[in-house]
Amino acid sequence: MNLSQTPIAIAVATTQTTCPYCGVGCGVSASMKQDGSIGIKGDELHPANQGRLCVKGSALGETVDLDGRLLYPKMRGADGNMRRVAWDEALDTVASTFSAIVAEHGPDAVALYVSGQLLTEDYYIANKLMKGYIGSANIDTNSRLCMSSAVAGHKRAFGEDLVPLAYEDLELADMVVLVGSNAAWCHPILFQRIARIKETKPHAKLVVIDPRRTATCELADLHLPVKAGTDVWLFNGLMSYLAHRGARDNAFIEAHTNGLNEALAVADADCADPATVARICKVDLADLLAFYEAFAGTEKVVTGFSMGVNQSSAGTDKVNSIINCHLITGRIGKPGMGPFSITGQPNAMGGREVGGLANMLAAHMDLDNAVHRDIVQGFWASPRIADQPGYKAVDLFRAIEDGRVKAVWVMATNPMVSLPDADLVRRALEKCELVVSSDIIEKTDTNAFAHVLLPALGWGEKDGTVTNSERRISRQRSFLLAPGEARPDWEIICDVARRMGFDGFHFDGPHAIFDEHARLSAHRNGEPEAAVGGAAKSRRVFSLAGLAGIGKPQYDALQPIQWPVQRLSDGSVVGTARVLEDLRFTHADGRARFVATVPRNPANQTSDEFPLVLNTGRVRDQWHTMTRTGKSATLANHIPESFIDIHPQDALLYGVREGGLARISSRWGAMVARVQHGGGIPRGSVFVPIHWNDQSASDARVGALVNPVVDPVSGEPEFKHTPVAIEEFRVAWHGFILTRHELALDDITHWTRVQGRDFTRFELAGRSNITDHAAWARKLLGVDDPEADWLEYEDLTDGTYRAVHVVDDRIDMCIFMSARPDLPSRSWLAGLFAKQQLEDADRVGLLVGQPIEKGADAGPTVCSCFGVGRNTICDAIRSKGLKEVGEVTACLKAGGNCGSCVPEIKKLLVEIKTVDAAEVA
Ligand SMILES: Nc1nc2c(c(=O)[nH]1)N[C@H]1C(S)=C(S)[C@@H](COP(=O)(O)OP(=O)(O)OC[C@H]3O[C@@H](n4cnc5c(=O)[nH]c(N)nc54)[C@H](O)[C@@H]3O)O[C@H]1N2
Ligand SMILES: Nc1nc2c(c(=O)[nH]1)N[C@H]1C(S)=C(S)[C@@H](COP(=O)(O)OP(=O)(O)OC[C@H]3O[C@@H](n4cnc5c(=O)[nH]c(N)nc54)[C@H](O)[C@@H]3O)O[C@H]1N2
Ligand code: SF4
Ligand SMILES: [Mo]
Repeated sequence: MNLSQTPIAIAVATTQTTCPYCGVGCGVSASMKQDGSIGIKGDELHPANQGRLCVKGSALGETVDLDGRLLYPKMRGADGNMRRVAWDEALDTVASTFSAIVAEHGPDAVALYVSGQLLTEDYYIANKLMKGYIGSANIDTNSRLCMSSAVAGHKRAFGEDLVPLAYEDLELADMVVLVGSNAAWCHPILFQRIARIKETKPHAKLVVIDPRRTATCELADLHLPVKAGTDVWLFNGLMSYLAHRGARDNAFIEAHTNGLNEALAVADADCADPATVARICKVDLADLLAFYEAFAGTEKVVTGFSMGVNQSSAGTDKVNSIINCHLITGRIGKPGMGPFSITGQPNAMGGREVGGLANMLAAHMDLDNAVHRDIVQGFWASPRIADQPGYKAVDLFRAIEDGRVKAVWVMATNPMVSLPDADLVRRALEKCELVVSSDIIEKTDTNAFAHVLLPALGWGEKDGTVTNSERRISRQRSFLLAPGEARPDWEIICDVARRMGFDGFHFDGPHAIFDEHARLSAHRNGEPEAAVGGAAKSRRVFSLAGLAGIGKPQYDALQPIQWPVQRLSDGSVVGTARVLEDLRFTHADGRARFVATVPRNPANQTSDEFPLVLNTGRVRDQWHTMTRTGKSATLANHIPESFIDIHPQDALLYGVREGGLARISSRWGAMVARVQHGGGIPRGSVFVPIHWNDQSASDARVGALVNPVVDPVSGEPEFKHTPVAIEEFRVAWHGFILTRHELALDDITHWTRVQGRDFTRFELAGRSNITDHAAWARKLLGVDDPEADWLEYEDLTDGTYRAVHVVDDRIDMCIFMSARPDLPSRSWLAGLFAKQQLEDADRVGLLVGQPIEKGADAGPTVCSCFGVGRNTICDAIRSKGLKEVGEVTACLKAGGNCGSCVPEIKKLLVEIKTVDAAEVA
């Protein structure tokens, strides 16, 4: 961190806030330490995490520095370069261009593309501006890419987007099923709550349904490696099994549901025979039956689902096929059971509450319901109200590309990286008359195409609320001063709205917006049917009635609370752990719906040309497009580079080698990354992480390959299933650099930038044959002084070259090259960068290309909290005969803090046991 760019704390006292990453929504206690660094701890009083944080949350202090921050408004000049401008100029440009385009082409010619990482207050204002004042529903959000299938599934089944249960139901359950969720890496604190159930209830079962054997499977009792895209067959099969094996709850079905016969007929048609289902889903029949039997025989079951379910061209049906199984058994609205959509982003839920999707209205009301439109417009007293759905994310960028939408304002999302067919996004943004981006970071793949950049306050600086997966609203509170000229997102939107001539955008703080949001949720909620005409319902479960009228002091003191929120007659404000306990669903007749889900395959199938299925997702220590987590050296250590995980037999078949580079391509685009095995991938598919982009690597943006196919109901893209081809990416040499300085890498074929603690690391590979290594390396590293302390070794026979630049006995930079990707350990070299002075043994090691002392190479990091490497753990397991994760923790601390690496340690214990047993045999 550059000291001149250190953030400034508002107060030394500890601030209670909420983690800005995943939907678990952990409470964080943040404080400024004596040395100026930021202290981050889990908030022991927060019900979501009770003091725990995963490794991303723990590393928050490393990500709030001002390096790379967008601190001033900027506009693109005629020469194509960005220049700093005054806020007035930027805001006037946005407002006047939006107004002019609306005047000439109508309200549907402009759009907002927002994010589940906005606070509820920001989101509320953006939605109000677009739907109530500009008068178009062209506001969509990256939650379209994430939760929209769950939203659509909930609405079809319950009549409203409701997550029935609370986290404590996981602890009350006797069986947890995780479908398409790698919770061990993506929702670590929630996963730890699940893992701990087994300590108190040894009979409790964890079943994981995922084509890959992920870290989540390490703690599972049963893993069903379902063929990608076949979940509906699996759950239709389960429904049929439950129906005909005496597991149905007829009283519940009679009293509270509709549509069983149609849904069951569809399930029975293709899926009544478990052997057929097992064949289609490519799972072992005995395992499938074990799952069906356990589900049938266990009353308290929670079925958690995430992106392996939602991100599919059959995503909404997958969701409903799961819910059907809970409805037929009546397992909903009671402790320890229910379908559980695990949300991705910190405010995925808040965005849904304010109606941030292009087909919704605010406060859980529907765009296509005239009564709802009347309620919202009346409450806002707004000049108009959108009455047609706007473009959903993928269609929105198509509409930009073909000129139907002429101005777009992107907030808190990076579509150049995260949308499918991401090169279409590039073409769209290149053509668009006005691209505005509100972000906290200046250089992103999307910002490269913006005409106006608006600096937003980031986590730690901004103030507002977020809602987690269990409907719990928590405050994000500021503890850092606003840097530069950055401003809160809500304020920026209000400013533009006022400049467009709209009333209704005067707020003296986020509390006032939250109050309006709370009042709208209660407005005409549940008024008698007669008042709204016949069957049109106005009742919504979503209500913040108990918080209506909230003032600044109460808002500032607001403790985490689950909606619906009521105020009791004694004046106390209470939340609700579980909804649907009264079994009154939001459909007009008060009943839940079974939805007939006809199974179908993913939209695009493999072919001779594209024989493998590309599956994409997350790694443990990075967050999305890495604009924040990419700054942390702690987080970079776990997985420093993008990779293509492939089965060893497929690697042989397609001629790619572990550790080498490969290029994968689809009909839409291509990328290059390093080949690896060991990610538990089945044959016929590859897995690539979503995080790397044009800022962090030369050509690792996987979004460019993903097919832009969407679910017909939700519009959510099929991110988990694109046919691709793989081939070796031939290079003449591999290498890496560790340096304390910046580098220009324009001429290098392939590179990845990795944040180190006292240095930057570049992984490199090149096509050009380098004849004079020394001259080339000196030029690249900028060391032209012939007197420089420059150690060097070259072996022309195998293309090995290494050079080290030492300044005042400290290592300043080093470069290692080889014809093959068999380069020395980076963790050992990182250790040398931490030393104030190199020892003689270090210098010898540098020349030989490996550490001289035993134990000096910890290997790749497994435990990020304590920086414990793989080699260290394996050595201890072997030398001390360790058998349990607890013993490893006692010995090395690894796994003892956040616990995110426990599944990996467990895997190492098993691997070593297997290898040693094989050697003995
Ligand atoms: N470390 C980390 N955590 C995160 C995030 C992050 O960027 N990094 N992002 C957050 C966000 S926004 C989200 S949405 C969540 C996502 O959280 P998850 O959904 O848990 O994560 P993913 O890795 O996207 O995908 C989950 C799994 O779906 C599996 N899958 C693929 N196809 C199928 C299929 O057809 N059927 C089934 N059953 N499974 C399939 C994949 O193999 C993968 O293991 O994570 C949140 N948490
Ligand atoms: N291939 C593939 N693609 C995927 C997925 C997948 O599984 N596979 N998953 C999809 C899913 S589930 C999601 S959620 C998306 C996520 O994808 P994105 O939303 O595109 O990813 P982020 O990196 O989170 O982008 C957030 C941006 O907001 C900025 N930012 C951070 N804080 C603030 C703030 O307070 N205000 C403002 N204005 N800006 C801020 C960050 O710097 C960053 O540029 O990716 C989707 N794309
Ligand atoms: S599990 Fe980790 S990333 Fe998610 S909210 Fe908690 S600390 Fe943050
Ligand atoms: Mo997400």
